[in-house]
Amino acid sequence: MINKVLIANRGEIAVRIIRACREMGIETVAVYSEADKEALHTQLADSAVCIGPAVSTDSYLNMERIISATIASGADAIHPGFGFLSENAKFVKLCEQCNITFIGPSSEVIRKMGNKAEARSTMVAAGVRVIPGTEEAVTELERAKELAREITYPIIVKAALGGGGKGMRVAKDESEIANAFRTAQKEAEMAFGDGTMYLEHFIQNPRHIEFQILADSYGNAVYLGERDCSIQRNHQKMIEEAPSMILSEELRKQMGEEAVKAAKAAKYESAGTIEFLLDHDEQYYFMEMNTRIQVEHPVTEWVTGIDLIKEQIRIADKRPLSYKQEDIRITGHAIECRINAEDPSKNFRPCPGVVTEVYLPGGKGVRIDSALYNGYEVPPYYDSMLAKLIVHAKSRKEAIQKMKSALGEVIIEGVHTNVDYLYDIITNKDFIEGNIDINFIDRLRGEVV
Ligand code: MV4
Repeated sequence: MINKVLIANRGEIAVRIIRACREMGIETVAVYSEADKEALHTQLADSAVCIGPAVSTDSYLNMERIISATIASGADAIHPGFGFLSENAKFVKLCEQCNITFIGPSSEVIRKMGNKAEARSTMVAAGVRVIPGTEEAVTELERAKELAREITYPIIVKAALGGGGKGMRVAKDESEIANAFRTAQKEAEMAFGDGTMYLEHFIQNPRHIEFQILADSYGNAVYLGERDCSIQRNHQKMIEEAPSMILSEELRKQMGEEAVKAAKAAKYESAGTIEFLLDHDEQYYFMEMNTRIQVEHPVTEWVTGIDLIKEQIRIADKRPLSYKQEDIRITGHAIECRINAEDPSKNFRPCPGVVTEVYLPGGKGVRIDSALYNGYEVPPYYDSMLAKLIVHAKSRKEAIQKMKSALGEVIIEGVHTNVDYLYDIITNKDFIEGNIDINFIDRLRGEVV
């Protein structure tokens, strides 16, 4: 039985997890860096342990200190949140060896899905539809050239250990393959210490559609519908919504069942996400699996009524899923905006500093997930997300109206934010009409046609 959870994270997600635990009658232990002595998560948890200096590698990424804090505090489980150690197979292995319940999948699943080439092969073997591409590990340019011709151009070279855009290059035709392969491989060697690559046909202007799944320790798995996360820049999502306005009931069911098939093929346990690219002919392809709770999970919570953090804890506690697929209903429409301390006019440069004034909206159908308060000092060491503003209404149109109204109420002074930029997107004609894909923001900024 899980009685005490250590939260190995900070910011709004740490606060989100503390709240879920408290509602379940579970004690909480926060960990904090020297920069987060006054942070909300440090103050809200039942107890808090300082795990080191501000720099993440010395604190939130320091496995030994986090394991020590867990043992010393008598916590029996760790919730990793997202980022930091959440998808670190070595850390999860350490938890397993120390008899600490990791609230998430096994270290083996994380390792397997973290290797994108291996994940791809696992899905091919299970009959999941993947993007046309290579099954073998590619390390030589000459072999890449041969394979690219078979796949047909344009192609994309990806690092096996990549994800999130690192070690990835597009080649429009054969004249670009040598340069694309060499730069992607060099980047992969630098970032991951491994130059193993794979190739895929490059899908032009797709939508990013991801399916939330829940899987328990007894082989049960369900899908909780999808999120459209196409509104992003530099692989940082800015706005997410559920459901996606372009999926028919039929396509949703087909992709959802494919996502469950993928989760089962991975022997997945916990909350997870299957990412698909959806092209203009409504063809979908498995891209990657995310083995963590995601930033945008609240939109799924709102359209399904299911608390994903509590479900993660129940699953880690070896309880069976309390829902069957036919119990899952999608109701209304939810949109999330990520409010960041950044300056859109300076290429979205992060803007740490003291927040001198905060007013965040509320009311029916408005949710704020945040660790912000008056006088909070945004440290320069971590990512710049200040708050998530989530709205829910009957239809997409009403949800957009509600988001527009809520964004208009936000007051954050002392640091630059992207609030006005988010307002511009929410009121953009193409966004409203649903003409969106992964290049929406680049087009808005005049960087791509
Ligand atoms: C792709 C692709 C087009 N075709 N693969 C981006 C990060 C990594 N998760 C994989 N990515 C992509 N893979 C093929 N075969 C386009 C992207 C991509 C992307 C995907 C989802 C959301 C935003 C993106 C931004 C740029 C590129």
